[in-house]
Amino acid sequence: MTMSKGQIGRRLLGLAVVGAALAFGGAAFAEQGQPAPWEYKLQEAATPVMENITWFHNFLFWLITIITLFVLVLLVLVVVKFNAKSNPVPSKTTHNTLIEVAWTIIPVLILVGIAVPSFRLLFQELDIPKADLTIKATGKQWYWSYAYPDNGKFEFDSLLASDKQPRLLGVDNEMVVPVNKVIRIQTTGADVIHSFAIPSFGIKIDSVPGRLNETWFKATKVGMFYGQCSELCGKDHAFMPIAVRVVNDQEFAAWVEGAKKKFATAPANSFASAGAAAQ
Ligand SMILES: [Cu+2]
Repeated sequence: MTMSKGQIGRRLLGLAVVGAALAFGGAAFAEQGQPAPWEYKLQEAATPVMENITWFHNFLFWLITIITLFVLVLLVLVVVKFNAKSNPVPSKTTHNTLIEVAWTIIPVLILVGIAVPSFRLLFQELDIPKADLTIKATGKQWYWSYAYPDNGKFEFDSLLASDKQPRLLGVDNEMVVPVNKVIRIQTTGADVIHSFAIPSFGIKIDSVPGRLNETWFKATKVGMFYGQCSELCGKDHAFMPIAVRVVNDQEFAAWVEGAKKKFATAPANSFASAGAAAQ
């Protein structure tokens, strides 16, 4: 089937309208702390690190777009101006020092421009500030256990709750943290390698048996934030979500008091249930 110029034009216009609708209507689909239908962007940032990741992502996106369009323009120029018909007698030029220096120096400068914010972001992620609270997250087949050594040393298991929303992200016992506090996450694996990841916090770190890995976040918004195990860890890899409830200081203190009683015997239980779950 051949299309007339008018038809092609109308199709391109249709595509552009859909693209624009997605770009401007996208915010309507966004939901805090969890994925949303038709989402094509990063989840909304809830920590300074994720804000910087989002900035860096957008910065690279526009940089790549400009470079790609520039190369496209050059290619079109070559095709149109220098094909055999419009340019029957080609130039014999083989070198142009100025252009060669320019196409070496300019890409180097662009790469330096990428490297500076990239390294700044890496240092921010890896250089853990003085922590207000440490939580140990242990990945198990197939759920997470959270220990609060700073708040009375209780530990509890967090399992997928199939009756809870959002689907496949809701859990029975959420990890609870205070807002605007530096939370250090120490993570390890009890059986195989898992990965502790929360997109809106901008964290993802492997939970490796026999190792203690560290990362951190400072949630600046209250609410529910969800993540998932992000390392293929076995048959129920997709069913061990991470749910974090960010609350104010008073609510956190009240939760700690309740959790101390509720999970008083948790460490022994969690060890037994780890064995049972692995059967
Ligand atoms: Cu896992």
